[in-house]
Amino acid sequence: MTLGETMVTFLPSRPGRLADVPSFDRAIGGAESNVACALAAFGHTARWVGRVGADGFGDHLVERIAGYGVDVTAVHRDPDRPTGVYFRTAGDRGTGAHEVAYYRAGSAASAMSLTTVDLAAVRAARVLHLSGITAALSDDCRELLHELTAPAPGRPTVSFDVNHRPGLWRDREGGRVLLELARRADIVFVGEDEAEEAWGVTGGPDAIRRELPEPGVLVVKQGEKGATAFEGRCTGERGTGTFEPALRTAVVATTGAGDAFAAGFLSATLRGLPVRGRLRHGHLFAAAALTAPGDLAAPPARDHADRLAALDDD
Ligand code: KDG
Repeated sequence: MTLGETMVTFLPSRPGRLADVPSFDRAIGGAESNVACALAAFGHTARWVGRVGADGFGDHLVERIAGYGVDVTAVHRDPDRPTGVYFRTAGDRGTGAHEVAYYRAGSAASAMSLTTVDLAAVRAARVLHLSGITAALSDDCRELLHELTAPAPGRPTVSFDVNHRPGLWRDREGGRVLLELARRADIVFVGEDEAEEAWGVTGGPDAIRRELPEPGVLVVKQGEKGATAFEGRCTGERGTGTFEPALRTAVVATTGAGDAFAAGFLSATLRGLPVRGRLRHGHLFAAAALTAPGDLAAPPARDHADRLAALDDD
């Protein structure tokens, strides 16, 4: 189960500044629905809970996401608010060359709240995947995330991707909110760069684990180097992490790769694979997304992924 905003994304027809790109191609973007699409394409049962406008863009998003095999029956259509859209340039998110223009203030998704979302349906999940983007959309959305991450008997396993989007936060309040939410989750994904940007934590995965000792599983993504996963609650001065290098890929666009990584890791978690296998599935899914211009790419077939993830374990 994933919950979050999905927007129509306009991808540039050529590299360059937003001011210079003459035309854009329509695609879809939404961190949480990206995870649901990758999981469904890999053969899992996945549902996306969201809210889009009762407009053509909303129709498009719901149809495309359903086309991946995702259950969209809990997506609400808002008659009064529009579907969010955003434009982006071709540059890497981590570089100054990346520009994003969001048109999502007052969007249908920003009206998700404790009263507009079916909480019982969301809580019926085995794993609930959320992201920090939702907390930035509105006060109601933030309250919803607090409720869904609150400790409660029988709550689903809560997976939380920090997804720090500086453009969505005023001043530095985002860092505090994201840290608080991450501390309440069971599985957390965070980039090394995000941890520095949002929390000022430098010093790599061990330092991030010290800042975030609560989640049973913490995955620190280290860009093209790889990722480190910590398991169990951190009790000592240093956590012991498992590092797994990333695959070398000809990168077309990095947007969506973090979501694909989360989907691969969660897929392997649902299948009970050991931590190295979970990290490898994360990297395999991410590699597929890195070679596509939009957010989404078909993940590898399950038997291929299993063979590749097991290669040097034989
Ligand atoms: O992870 C990819 C997302 O960043 C993109 O699809 C858009 O959800 C999005 C956002 O809010 O930035």
